[in-house]
Amino acid sequence: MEKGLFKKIVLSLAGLLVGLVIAVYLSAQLNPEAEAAAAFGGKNISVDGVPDDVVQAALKTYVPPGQLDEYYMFASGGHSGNVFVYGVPSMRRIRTIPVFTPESAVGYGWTTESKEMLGEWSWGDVHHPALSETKGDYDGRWLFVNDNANSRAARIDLDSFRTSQILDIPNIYGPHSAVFMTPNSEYFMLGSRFAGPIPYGTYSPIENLSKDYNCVLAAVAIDPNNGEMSVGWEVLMPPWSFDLSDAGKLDSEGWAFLTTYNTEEAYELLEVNASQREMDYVVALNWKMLEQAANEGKYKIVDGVKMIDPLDVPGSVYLVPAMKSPHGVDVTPDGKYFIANGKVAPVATVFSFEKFKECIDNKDFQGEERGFPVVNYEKVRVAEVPVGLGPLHTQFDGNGYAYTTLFIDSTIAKWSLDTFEVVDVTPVHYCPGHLCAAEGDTVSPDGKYLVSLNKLAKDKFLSVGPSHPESAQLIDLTTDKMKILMDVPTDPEPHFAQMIKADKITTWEVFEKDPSQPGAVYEKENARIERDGNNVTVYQMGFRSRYYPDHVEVNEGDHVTWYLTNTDFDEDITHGFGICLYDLNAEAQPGETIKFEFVADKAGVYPFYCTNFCSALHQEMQGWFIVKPKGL
Ligand code: CUK
Ligand code: CUA
Repeated sequence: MEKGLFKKIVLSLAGLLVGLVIAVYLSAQLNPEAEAAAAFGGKNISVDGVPDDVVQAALKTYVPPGQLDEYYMFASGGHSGNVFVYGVPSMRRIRTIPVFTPESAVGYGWTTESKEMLGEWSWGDVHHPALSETKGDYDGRWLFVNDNANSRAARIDLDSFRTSQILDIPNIYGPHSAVFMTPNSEYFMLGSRFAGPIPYGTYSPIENLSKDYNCVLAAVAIDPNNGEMSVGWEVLMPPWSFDLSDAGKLDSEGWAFLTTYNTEEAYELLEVNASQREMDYVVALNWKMLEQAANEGKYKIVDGVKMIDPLDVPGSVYLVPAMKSPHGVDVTPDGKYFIANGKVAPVATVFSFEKFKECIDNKDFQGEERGFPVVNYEKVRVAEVPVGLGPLHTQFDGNGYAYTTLFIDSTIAKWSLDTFEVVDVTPVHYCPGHLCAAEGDTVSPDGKYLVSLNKLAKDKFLSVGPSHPESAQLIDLTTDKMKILMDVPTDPEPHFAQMIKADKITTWEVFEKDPSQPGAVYEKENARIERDGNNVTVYQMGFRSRYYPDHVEVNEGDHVTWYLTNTDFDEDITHGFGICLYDLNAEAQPGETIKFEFVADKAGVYPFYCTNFCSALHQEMQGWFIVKPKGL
């Protein structure tokens, strides 16, 4: 073939190819539905030997290189004390955020700041994350979580994805019904799981449970400017256990709804004795009224906190009968209904907030218990939806449907908030506890995705021995029938998660230069070591690929305060810092100054090095910490 002709053919073929790629790209831009499919060149693909629904599920979860997930999902890490961040729909785990437990990957628990936050505790049990809200919608500013074990709450700032504050909550044993957010993040609330004598450390024999033990509801106030948490006030409650609760919204704004179990007040063999009564309660609290009582001084101080006895504030607490040991309670997006999930009873009971208010106005009570009026069940309940066995939690899609997990059935039931009929059921694997819908706890859920957070994974993943992971399953809500798209393993334990549209969160790329911050050093001329008696302060900086200074000599027994500033302001250039054989490890993000303190109690020579691969000369980023023995 003639050389010129060959060239022409090659060029026009190349042109065709470029045109095709552009066409596929443009069609993907015009039709976001087809975005994932476009990566394969078209929507209705069939692959030999692969069922069509599997191909479609793969397309719906595939996020091609260069593209990003549509949602963040923040999942509790249970007794790991962490929060896990997933991208949805890919279900890739993007990040672990340490909260209540040290995490050497980022030096959390070694730096002075994180050490002080963790205090004396070595672990925590994160159950329920809650995103901050404005007008009932997630606003992408903060994430709050509870510690069911050591009675704490924490704030994670979503500009840095870091734990920024940990708050001790007095007077609550196992703040399990938490955290749930009021619609404008005025408060998040926590209710006790375990009854106990308050304050902590008080002795009373277990037989005195009914008399001396209490549960408590705490309202933690959130500073709207910076998210700073402080205990606003607490409410003294009977020794009944609370499960995950919810705040009223729109129509029911100003109220909080808590489910109880063990209104029997049993203290032994709870498995049997806490399920004696046919009915327990949803406790409805008018938090605006209680807030006012706190402002008016109607409280006692218990362990430094304003403790309100609700019997001193008539009209602030009512009991709504609910079937046998209910589990979670959930408020519908419009705030019109609150739903008690039966757990032992095979129903989700739907209560009308309007009817509840009518009962209060007409004093339509069927009795009272512990001084609280019990509203008339028949009047307030609008439906008992036969969802199946073991209903635990409910979420919403914004299209008029509710989704309830059935722990015993290993299913999720979809049911109508209009007809209160079950319209679809899907098996999940296995034993779901919570579930998480896209923007599912807001006044305007997105539908689209639902994640089932399952307690057992059994045969779902390659075996790793007797300890199995738990599992999460992504479910497509865009079709009439729920469809499982994919399974991913989760580590202990996905109690609850919240899913937020990714574009609502704006993160920092690097830390800003701030010469006013203590210990910060931005020029190598200022890097130095200062001594004041037995106190040595190191002002060190690190950048690709060395530390200034890279020799630090102290005397055995010195108290060392060490500042390290990462002066690489480029995105993703982290410098780590570990001192060999000194059990010391930290990490400084671009622009960040970290601080750690320790006593140089071992003499000798100890290399230190950058633990985070940062450049071609990362191996050279090292130095020596030299401790001169006493008496030398
Ligand atoms: S509780 Cu209901 S399944 Cu801790 Cu949220 Cu786990
Ligand atoms: Cu700095 Cu590796």
